[in-house]
Amino acid sequence: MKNVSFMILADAHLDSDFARDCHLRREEQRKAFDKAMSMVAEYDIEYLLIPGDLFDERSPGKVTVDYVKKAFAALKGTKVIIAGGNHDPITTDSPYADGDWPHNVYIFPSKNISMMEFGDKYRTRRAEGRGASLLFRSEEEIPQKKGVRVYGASFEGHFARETLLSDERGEIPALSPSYINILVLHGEADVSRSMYNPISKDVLRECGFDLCALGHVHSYKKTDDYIYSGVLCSRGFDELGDCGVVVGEITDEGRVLTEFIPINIRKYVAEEIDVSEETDFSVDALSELILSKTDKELCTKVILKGIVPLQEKIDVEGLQMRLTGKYPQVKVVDNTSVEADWRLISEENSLRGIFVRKMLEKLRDTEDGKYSTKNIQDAMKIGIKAFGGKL
Ligand SMILES: [Mn+2]
Repeated sequence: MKNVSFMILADAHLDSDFARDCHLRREEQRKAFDKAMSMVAEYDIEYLLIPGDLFDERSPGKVTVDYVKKAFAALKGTKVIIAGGNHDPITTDSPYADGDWPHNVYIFPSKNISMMEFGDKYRTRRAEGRGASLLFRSEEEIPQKKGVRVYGASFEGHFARETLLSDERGEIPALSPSYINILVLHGEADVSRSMYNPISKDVLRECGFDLCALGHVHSYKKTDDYIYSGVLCSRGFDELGDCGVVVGEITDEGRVLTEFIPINIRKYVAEEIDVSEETDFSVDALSELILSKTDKELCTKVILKGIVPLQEKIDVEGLQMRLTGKYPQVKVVDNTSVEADWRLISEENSLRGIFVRKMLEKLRDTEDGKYSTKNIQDAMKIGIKAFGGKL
C-alpha cells in the first residue's frame, strides 16, 4: 500500500468571540484556514484529520458553516474526518447535525468510539513532491495493508469527565494489524483526571494506534504516543509562538513521519527584558529600550524583570500607551522586584513602615509553617511597589 498522507488541523476555533477588532480577527482565522486548505491540495493530503474545536461554539454563524462546507467540498480526493470537541460538540443544534455536509466529510456521531474504514479502492493517489524530509519505500518491499481505519468520538456536551476512548460497553478498541489505525480525538492526554476527556497514555499504548491525532492542547506537542497540532491561528497572549498544522505520512509498517508547518497570520510572542542594569526608568528611556529589543512585526508581550531601586517606579500604563500602535498588539507586564532594606523601612513612621513591620511579623510565623517565605517576600515586594515612592 502506498504511504498514507494526512494533515492534522485542530482547534481552528472559527468564529471566536474577539473583544476587539472582531471582524478583522475572524477574517484572519479564515485566512489561516484558507492557507491550510491550499496546503491540503499542495501536499496531496488524503486524510484531513480534525480533532475538535473547528468552531469556537456549538452553533456558529451560518455564513461560517457554509464557508467551511464549501472549502471541504473543494478538496477533491481528500477525506475530511471530524471529531467534535468541547467547543463544538455534537448536539441537535450543532452544524454537525446538518444533513448537507459534502460527501467527503465524515463526522464521528457520538461520544462512543467508532470506526470508519477506508479500503484500498479509495486511495487512488500518492503524495508527491512532499519534500526531502519524508521518505518513500518502494511498494514491493513492504507487506500490504488492507486499508485505513480511523477511530474517533465526538463530545456530546461541553464536558466529558469519562474518557471517550471506549465504546458503549466501556471497551477500548481492539485494532487489527492488517490496517493502518488512526485515532482522531479531542481531549487531554496523559492526565489522571480531566473534565475534557481524559486520555490515558497507557490505554493509547494498549490500543497501539499508528497515529493519534489529538486536539485540545493549544500548542504543538509531539510525543511517542500522540500529536497535538495546536491551535491553527493564535488568538492572544495565551497562545504564544508558532501556530499551524501538522502534515505527515504513515508507511505500511506504521512508521509515522511528520512535520509541523507554521501558519502565522498573527504571531504572539513574550519577550522578557531585564532592566536591572538600567539607570533611567522613565517612559521615554524604557520604551526606547523595549523597541530596540523586540520585533515590532509581532504581537508582543513585554515582561520587564530584574531588580529596580525602591525610589524608582515603572509607569506601566504610560509605557503601554507609548508602545500601543508600534506593534500589531502590545502588552506590558511589570515583573520587576524592588531593592529594599526591609529593616530600615520597618522603622519608618509611615503606612509603608507599618505594612513592612506586619509583614516581617508574618515572615517570622513562617517558621511555624503558617506561611511560605516566598509568598511573604513576594507580597512585601508587591506591597512596597503599590505604595510607590515615599509616603
Ligand atoms: Mn480548543
